Amino acid sequence: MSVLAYIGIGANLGDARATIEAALARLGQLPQTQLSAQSSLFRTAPIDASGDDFINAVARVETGLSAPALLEQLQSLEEMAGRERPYPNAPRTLDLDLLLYGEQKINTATLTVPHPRMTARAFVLIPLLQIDPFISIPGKGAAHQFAPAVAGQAIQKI
Ligand code: PH2
Ligand code: MG
Ligand code: MG
Repeated sequence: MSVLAYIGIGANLGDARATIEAALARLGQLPQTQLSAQSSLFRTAPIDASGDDFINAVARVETGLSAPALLEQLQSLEEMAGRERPYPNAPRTLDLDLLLYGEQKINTATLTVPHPRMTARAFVLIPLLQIDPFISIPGKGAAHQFAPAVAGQAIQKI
């Protein structure tokens, strides 16, 4: 049984563009996992975070991994990219957030899916809608209905 999962990708430290390109390639090489779509890369202004502008993208994978197993793999890719966590929302070499896992709602101590802030952030919503304009977010409905509310956030396709 495989599931479609969506992963938010962000970086604003080091060579963010190269790190994100490498992360996209590595996502497709995870066990039992294929990269089935990737958005463009976007330059975005930091939201509730410090440091340089971010590069953001969203990936869709088809995976046989469970949600916790996928999360563990994402964290190890962050580690491989040299991720450090000196303080909350510090500039980061690579952030990989599990946004959606099939139609599932997950609420555990370590994982909340759908990602709680995904509908309020242009840097997630716009690349997600680029991949799947009609995607629906479990418990929230059509993703595109949230686009007008994030229209004021700076995001530029690169
Ligand atoms: N990630 C955050 C907080 N703020 N802002 C932008 N533009 N892009 C991000 O990826 C981002 C952020 C927490 O992970
Ligand atoms: Mg994040
Ligand atoms: Mg994260």
